[in-house]
Amino acid sequence: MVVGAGFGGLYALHRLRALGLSVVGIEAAPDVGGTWYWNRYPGVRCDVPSLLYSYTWSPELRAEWRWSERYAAQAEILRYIGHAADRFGLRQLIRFETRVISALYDDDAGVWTVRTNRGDCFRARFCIMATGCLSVPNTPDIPGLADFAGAIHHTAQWPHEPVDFSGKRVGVVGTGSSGIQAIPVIAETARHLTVFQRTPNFSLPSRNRPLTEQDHEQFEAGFEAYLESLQHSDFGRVPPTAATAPIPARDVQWTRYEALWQEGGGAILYAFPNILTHHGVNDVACDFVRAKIREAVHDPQTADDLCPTNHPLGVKRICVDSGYFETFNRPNVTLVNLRREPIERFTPAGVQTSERTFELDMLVLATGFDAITGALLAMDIRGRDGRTLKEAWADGPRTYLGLGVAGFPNLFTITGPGSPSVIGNVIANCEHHVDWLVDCIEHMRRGKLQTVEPEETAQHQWMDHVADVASRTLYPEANSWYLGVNIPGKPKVFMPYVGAGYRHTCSQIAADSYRGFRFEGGTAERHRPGLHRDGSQTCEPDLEGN
Ligand code: NA7
Repeated sequence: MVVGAGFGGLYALHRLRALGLSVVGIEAAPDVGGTWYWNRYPGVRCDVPSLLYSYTWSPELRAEWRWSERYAAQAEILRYIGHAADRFGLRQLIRFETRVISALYDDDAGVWTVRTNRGDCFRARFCIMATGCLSVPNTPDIPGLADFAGAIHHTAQWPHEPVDFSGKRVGVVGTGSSGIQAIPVIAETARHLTVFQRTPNFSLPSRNRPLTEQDHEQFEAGFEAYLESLQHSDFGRVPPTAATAPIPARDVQWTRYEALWQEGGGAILYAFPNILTHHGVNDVACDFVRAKIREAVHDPQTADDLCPTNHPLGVKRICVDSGYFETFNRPNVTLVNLRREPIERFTPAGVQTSERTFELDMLVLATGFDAITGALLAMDIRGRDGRTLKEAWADGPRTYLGLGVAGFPNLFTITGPGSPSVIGNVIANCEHHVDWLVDCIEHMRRGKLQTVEPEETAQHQWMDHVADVASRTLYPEANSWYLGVNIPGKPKVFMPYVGAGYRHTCSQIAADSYRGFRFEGGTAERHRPGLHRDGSQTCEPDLEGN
């Protein structure tokens, strides 16, 4: 059973079917794409270069697909995912418009019983949770929101039909990546755009442009080296040299940042090994970006309000934009600093802050996600002895390598908490997890092993390590969704693994007989592994096996 048909889920279906297993995918949306299916707001594009934000596992797919832009827009990414699904015959494995509501582990049979909102019931030996890190939208509980008389659109649940802003007074709440991408595009046609900003964010220019034949040729020529680099790349993570690297002089840093700023994209994050660990370095990077904001924005008060001051650069996911700061020079755009005048309530006519009333025809909520754990905890997942995942994660998520959870046998999480998950290139992270778990399942088949799950001790040590690595960086200094603090009541735990050498660690553990994982065997014959679907509420034992 593979839950989710985004990049991770589709690749898992492809690989698991190739193993000869019977496989089914469950997807809530009517089509493939995961987060790229739902996030179709104006201006939405990837913040990783398209040539890198692609599957690496199929030379055929690579040869026949041509990205048009350096940073692909959502529609093109969705076409790519759809093409991959068709190319490899994956759609027929997936039940669309179906949501998993529960997955219960049967200790005696050693299988998962998975039920959906359509009343389907499946018995599966393995559950692969490819439910995505940014798939549960966060709608803040602001008083009066339901009273607003105009249309309300969340960026992560954007309508399929075009939204017309012309002649309208539009309000945008939220200035994370989604807001920063949408605002310049909405401003082009809205009569007036009011941006309600609680926290200013660091954003770097994408310098997006069409890709040339030369770009494609260069990428192809370097492809093997790129693949090799993925094995030990620590993109967005903290390299081992961070602790001992010298602090570069301010003018050296400034020159480097200027070059990277002109190049565009998020490369400033990797300019120096200690940029994410040392205030002495990060502060200069912050000064540099703030100077750029002041250069771009004409009104000094607006520029001041747009300058981030309460967190280091890069410890919230860096934004990559197309003309964001310049948008505030337009006469039809107003910035409202919610730190100075918080929203008191929404009214039928618009927004009431502590100082003013704003009349609006339309509201755009760019307020983010219940990230990384939201989709997992939205299902009723029960492992050994009926213990729920919610109970197991009451104080924050706990996994081994972000791949499995103690007490939840044969359940794998793709880009789960405790793995690099959303740090760096998520497709590369998804591919790595799928490859790893497929190897693990093959290992189990060879050894006639029935179940695999992390040992409590190994999980404990890994989570200590995840927390320890984060504590030696500047990451915990921002109130980010990496820490879960954007969701009221969510435990404050730094969820991604930002240490170096993650892939190497996973490979070593596998080579060392899956050190830290506990296997149970000898029951494979009795339980007839495989997948069985039963339209009724009562699931019969699997009869097909594999
Ligand atoms: P983010 O990055 O979580 O941004 C959400 C924004 O919404 C952020 O500016 C929040 O301010 C703001 N927000 C949230 N709740 C409120 C309330 N109640 N009032 C005012 N403002 C609020 O989500 P995105 O969708 O932009 O991006 C998520 C990821 O998707 C991104 O990092 C990329 O990887 C792709 P805050 O900062 O919490 O003060």
